[in-house]
Amino acid sequence: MTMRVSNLMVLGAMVLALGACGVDDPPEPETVSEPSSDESVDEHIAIMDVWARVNPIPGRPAAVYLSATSPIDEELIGVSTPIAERAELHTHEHKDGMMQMIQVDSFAFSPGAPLKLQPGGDHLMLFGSDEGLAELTQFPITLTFREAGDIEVSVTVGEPEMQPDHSSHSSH
Ligand SMILES: [Cu+2]
Repeated sequence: MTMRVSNLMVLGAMVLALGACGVDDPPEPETVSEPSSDESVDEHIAIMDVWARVNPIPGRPAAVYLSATSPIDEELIGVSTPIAERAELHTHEHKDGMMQMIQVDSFAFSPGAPLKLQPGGDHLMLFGSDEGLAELTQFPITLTFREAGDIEVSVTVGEPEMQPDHSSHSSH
């Protein structure tokens, strides 16, 4: 299952088409000398394979996994969903031979190192989730990125049928 967030690509294509009507306008190369904070970059973020492992016992935490790519250095800095009271970014840490879950402030990723949240590693954790979450097939979640801002995606409940086509790339 693939979900791509692409809001402004159509608009960009229209601008290009209109520009083609101009008489003598040489296409100006983008000369952005200073970073502008309202520049939209979210059309380039791709968020894929968003799924949740849900505990059948109501009220127990649920974990959300996903993959994301970005053409620029990015950071996932927050998460929220209407179906849970609290959502946190978690990672696993080995300590004294034990695997511990700890909360972190952000997950950094980059063009060369996509974000991969998966079982046994980094993940999102939902606390105080609605009763009946296990009966849902999908629910919305809002991801907050440092550069791209808020992006809402749909979470599929239950493990997707993943092909282990990249099984040789262990993160450990
Ligand atoms: Cu956790």
